[in-house]
Amino acid sequence: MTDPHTPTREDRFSFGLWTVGWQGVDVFGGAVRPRLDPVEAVHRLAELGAAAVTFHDDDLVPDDATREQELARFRDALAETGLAVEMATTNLFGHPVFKDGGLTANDRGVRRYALAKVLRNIDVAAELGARTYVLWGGREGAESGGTKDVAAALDRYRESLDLLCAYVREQGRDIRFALEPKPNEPRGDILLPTIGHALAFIGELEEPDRVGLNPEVGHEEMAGLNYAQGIAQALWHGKLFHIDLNGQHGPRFDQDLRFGAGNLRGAFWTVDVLLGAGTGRAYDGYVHFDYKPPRTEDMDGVWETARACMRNYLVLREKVRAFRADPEVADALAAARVGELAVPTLGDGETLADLRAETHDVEAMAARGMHFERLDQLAMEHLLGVR
Ligand SMILES: [Mn+2]
Repeated sequence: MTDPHTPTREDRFSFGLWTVGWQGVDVFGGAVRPRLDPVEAVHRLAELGAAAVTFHDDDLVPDDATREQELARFRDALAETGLAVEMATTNLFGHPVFKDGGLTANDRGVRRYALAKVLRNIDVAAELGARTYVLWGGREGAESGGTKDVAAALDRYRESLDLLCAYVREQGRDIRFALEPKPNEPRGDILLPTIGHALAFIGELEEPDRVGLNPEVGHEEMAGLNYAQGIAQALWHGKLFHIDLNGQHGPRFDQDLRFGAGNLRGAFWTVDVLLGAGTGRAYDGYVHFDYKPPRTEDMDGVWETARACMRNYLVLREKVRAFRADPEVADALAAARVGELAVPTLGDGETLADLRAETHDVEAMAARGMHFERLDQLAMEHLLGVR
């Protein structure tokens, strides 16, 4: 019998090269691990059961002198393992030139350099087969109020997105863009800080259908928001183009723990939303992990965290399916009248006058308990493994 928690290609797990390749450089200390060759990352992730990898331009081709040679080695590794490249993104945050942002830097020369850097990597991404291009604007923001004209910055953000959309359309490329919100870190305050801000921004673009979201667990939870509810709304808008799964312990610095660590109950409901278990509206993209193996780990520990991200997703998927298939849960859902919310408030053929003419026993409605705690306890018991 095969272990149901061992990943297969059909599970469509995907990892950023920068995750397992993170050398542990943080605000307080330098590298604790050697550079990981992207070719080795591809082979190790393939052995562990992943289906795809993703990259920033600088993860893959950090040095122009060796660019073609590195790309050729990477292509060979993909061909040997059968791994796909499903998403790519641009590093517009690491180099000192991006200290005030890339696409929204006050310095116009920096903006032009940033846009050219994105275009250049879109060509690489398209050639390697990526269908999603992520924009995380970690440096697009400010530390102080007077230094950034937010309206002008949003004009420039929109200009860049409009130009990028037109570029891939004119090139006939099957690429969609996904914005990744984050409230802060590294900038004091970042533009498009949450799923909601980004959704509203997309509505102002020339080609809104080509732009969606790549929400990250930790980024929403840093803002004290509920990730599962956030991605449920993104799905409702048809905008959940991609996901970044990881773990976070509430509002503090961006922890980037492996998926399942941190807010475990949040992870359970996240998988429930992704499977469309309660709504019938499932996420159909790659299950992508964006996390950082802690600095305490050597390379063996790094591969253990990658394995654990996938395993935790599969365990939670099994728990969610068991929860949704449990007859007692069906009873509890009915008692909580969860399905009744799908019934329109105004019936077919009814008028507002009909609605206003209705008499209500307000005290009786107010006195009626909702039985939500029983349903939540059943979810808890499935998660804790006692059902
Ligand atoms: Mn993060």
